[in-house]
Amino acid sequence: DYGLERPQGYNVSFHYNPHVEYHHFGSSHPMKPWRLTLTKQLVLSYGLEYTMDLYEPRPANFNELAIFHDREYLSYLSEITPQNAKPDDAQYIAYGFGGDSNDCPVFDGLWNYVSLYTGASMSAAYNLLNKQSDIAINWSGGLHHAKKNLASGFCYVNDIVIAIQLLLTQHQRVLYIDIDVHHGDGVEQAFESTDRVFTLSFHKYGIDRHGWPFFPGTGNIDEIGPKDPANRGKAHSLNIPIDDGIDDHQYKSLFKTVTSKVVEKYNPQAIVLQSGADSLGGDRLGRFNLNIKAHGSCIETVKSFGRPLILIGGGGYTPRNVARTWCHETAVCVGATLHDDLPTHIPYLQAFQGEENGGGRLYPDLHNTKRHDNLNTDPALQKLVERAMENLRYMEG
Ligand code: TV7
Ligand code: CA
Ligand code: ZN
Repeated sequence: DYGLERPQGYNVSFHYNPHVEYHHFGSSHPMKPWRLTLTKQLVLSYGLEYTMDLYEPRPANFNELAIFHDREYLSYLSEITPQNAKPDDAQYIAYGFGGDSNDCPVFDGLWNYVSLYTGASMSAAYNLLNKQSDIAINWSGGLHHAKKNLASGFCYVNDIVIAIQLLLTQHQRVLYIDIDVHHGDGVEQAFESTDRVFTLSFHKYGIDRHGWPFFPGTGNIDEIGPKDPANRGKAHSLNIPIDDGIDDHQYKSLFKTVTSKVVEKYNPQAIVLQSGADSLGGDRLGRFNLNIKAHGSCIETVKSFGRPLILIGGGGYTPRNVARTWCHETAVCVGATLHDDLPTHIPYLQAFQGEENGGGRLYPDLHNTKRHDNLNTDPALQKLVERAMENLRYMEG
């Protein structure tokens, strides 16, 4: 008895190749692929594997990545290693590997890594296309900053763009929703000239006390795509810029109001939801104050629209909370309720023990771990919703 209750009948598939876990960006780098090991262990410990179809997808190949990326960029990416990298090389810098922040390091097995997470997103897309799944999950994907010839913000290949391209072979309109704390700039840019993809991102936006914009610095409320009426992509992007410390109640209501309106107006035939877990309270890079169930309520809201759905990972820099959130959201997809006491037989149990609060539990109060005051007032959020609704009126059809 896993304490699993499962009243609803959605066909859910889980796309995951465990080889992705073994890649390291470098010891001090915040992106930790082993958070996926923790996620998988939690999912298995609650017995959720019996409620879904499990797939171990093959890595994507060069030609598949070239659906979106430039071949010259991919050739470089496929050949570069820590041994042969020349940091002064013009291509190295032009393709986004340089810079003093070291956001996109060249590490061992880089090509393998990008092929694995993209292969899983493609596998998820194929499952929707051949109607094997209502909801297809890939927690290893969601690398939304990558551009066609540029690595950016821990992202080298944009698996989301490639999955959406596959969906477009059968679906006329695809909605992309992004709840990662960072702006989904790569996906927005890739589809800026088409009305067949609508992109909606919720994110932290603003300048810190040292004058640095929060990465990537784009996605203000006025950014709704090309202004030229002749451009088909006009008004097919919506951005919801949010300040530090937003709480559960505010975020849930903002998300539900805006997303419902977009679905009503755009009437998508499929939805891709990037569920970056760096919007949780206590995230190492994030600034929001969300609890796991509030983050998960966004998945419930999107599920309730009843459209074919790809659910994809993204950021998330406090690994134990990333695993908790994505385990909870897997349960939301299959319609299961999980008990708060973590199963006692999980490997890596110690990762979830010995926290100030939350030790041994699935749903710790992350609000207590906050380091960010709430700078979002209700009237300001009300204004934001009004601006968003106004922006939607520019969309035709
Ligand atoms: C999807 N924030 C990705 C989010 C990508 C965020 C950034 C880091 C960071 C990198 C490290 C590191 C870090 C503790 C944090 C603009 C700069 C910064 C000035 C010259 N520790 C996702 C990317 C973001 C790398 N980048 O959306 C190695 O934090 O802010 C920046 C970039 C470059 C210019 N400089 C300021 O969640 C997956 N990087 C430790 C080691
Ligand atoms: Ca976002
Ligand atoms: Zn992020």
